Amino acid sequence: MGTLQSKWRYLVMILGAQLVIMALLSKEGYQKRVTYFFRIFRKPEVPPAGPLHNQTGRDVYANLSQLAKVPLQEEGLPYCPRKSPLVGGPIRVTFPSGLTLAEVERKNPLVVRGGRYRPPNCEARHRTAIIIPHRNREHHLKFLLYYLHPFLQRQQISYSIYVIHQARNFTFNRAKLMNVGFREAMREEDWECLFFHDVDLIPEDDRNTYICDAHPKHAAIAMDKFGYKLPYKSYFGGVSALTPLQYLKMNGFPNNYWGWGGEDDDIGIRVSLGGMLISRPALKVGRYKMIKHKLDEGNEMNPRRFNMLAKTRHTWRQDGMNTAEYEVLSRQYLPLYTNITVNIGTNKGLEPYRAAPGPHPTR
Ligand code: UDH
Ligand code: MN
Repeated sequence: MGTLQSKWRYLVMILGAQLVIMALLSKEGYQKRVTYFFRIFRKPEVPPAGPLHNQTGRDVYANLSQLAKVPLQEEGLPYCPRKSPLVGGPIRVTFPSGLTLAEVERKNPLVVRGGRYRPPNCEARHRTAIIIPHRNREHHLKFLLYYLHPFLQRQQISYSIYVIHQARNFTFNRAKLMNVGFREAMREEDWECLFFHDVDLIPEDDRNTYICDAHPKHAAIAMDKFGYKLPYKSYFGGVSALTPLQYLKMNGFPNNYWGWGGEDDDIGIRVSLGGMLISRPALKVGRYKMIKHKLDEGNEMNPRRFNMLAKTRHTWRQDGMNTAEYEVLSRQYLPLYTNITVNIGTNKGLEPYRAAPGPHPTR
């Protein structure tokens, strides 16, 4: 009798424990809980140096220094393997306070003037230009460069990073800066693929390959600020990738969205107006961390965005790459990127910019 009772007690205890585990796993954050669960059984890892060491994923620079030791061969290089041996999955992303551009330079000895790179010991299968719209976010740019350079090197891609810097303090225009980036990058080289990249989004998985697909690609599908999910089905913001042909098919991006919002949805609509679909990486791969920030001065919400979006079907052929008017003020080949400072004017055209008082932007 006594043994039967204790058998029952054991059974109830086991069932109870199972229930607790199931309840834990089925809740939100399933993956995290599973990893946590299994980590209990593993040996504790030695925390890496730096202020934030509670993150998962590996160091984005791991094993990359080996590349620098390979003697440079100039001719007759074999093609890089289809799957890079350096790609390994999740990347640990933290934002250490003391980071400097000099440190980023030091960690990327194979990056040459203008922020260019090609794999030293094999012929890259892909050539990608990264276009970053920018103003007054040097702090974010430093972190993006710190992560993006080794991230792309892991993927054995030939690449160049272009920062398109809007001069002066008139209202910001993200999409028009992308049009500038497209033309100015294509002027330099016959790029196969262009990645249009917000300055504050850090990719968290190196399997998110920075190459183009058969259709325009929306890469930033799982951002931390949206709970690592797509916020809505047609979302096309943050990071996207198009071949020159795809870009021209939809007449590039709109030039007339001044201030925050709407332009990314307009671009999404253009994709389908151009007769194309949106391609996306897997949710677990297209993950990004956004460096936290407030809405910038000079990039106030555009209250007209919904009215404009309703008209994209009628306006896309008249406004886009074919009508992008701008004036390049300077082109600097810096150690980690090519900086293009540009006057894109205001919603009244280029002239108000020229007439405005104040010092001329640095050339
Ligand atoms: N950008 C600049 N400078 C600016 C404005 C925008 O460089 O002054 C660029 C930059 O690449 C940025 C991108 O444009 O990543 C998009 O702008 P954003 O980062 O402001 O857009 P987001 O969708 O805005 O992230 C969210 C508004 C933040 C409100 C947060 C309140 N909690
Ligand atoms: Mn942002």
